[in-house]
Amino acid sequence: MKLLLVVACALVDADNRVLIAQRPEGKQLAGLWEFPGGKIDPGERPEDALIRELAEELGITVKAPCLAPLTFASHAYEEFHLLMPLYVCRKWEGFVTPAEGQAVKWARARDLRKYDMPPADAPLIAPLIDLLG
Ligand code: 9L3
Ligand code: MG
Repeated sequence: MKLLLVVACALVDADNRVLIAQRPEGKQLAGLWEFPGGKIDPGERPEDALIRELAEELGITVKAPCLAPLTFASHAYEEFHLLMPLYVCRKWEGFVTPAEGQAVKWARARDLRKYDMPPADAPLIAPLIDLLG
């Protein structure tokens, strides 16, 4: 089965809330709420992919030293196996400005289960609750 390498970010604000973004119409898994991120380009370092994806999708700049992977998602979709580190980031420059018309929400980790998420993302909620309460 094809392996798809993706990165995702738990962007955490000063109140310990986490940003989730709704996948836009026309994309795979449209309408589901996800931790923002995307595919790692061939040869790209995961941190660099995350910095690039958050700049492209949300218009913010995060710095590599403030990125630490908390856990990994591993999910077998029909067409590919997705392996996705979840990075936690508490510092960035700029204001979150969704570039693809995505809805975004800041939510407490313990409230994340209320949102419909892709199957890869849902198991990431428990480690975030452990970290953030
Ligand atoms: N994906 C799942 N959960 C996430 C992200 C960022 C991505 N938190 C899945 C959706 C797509 C694939 O990974 O099937 C590639 O993501 P994108 O490039 O479409 O964002
Ligand atoms: Mg994406």
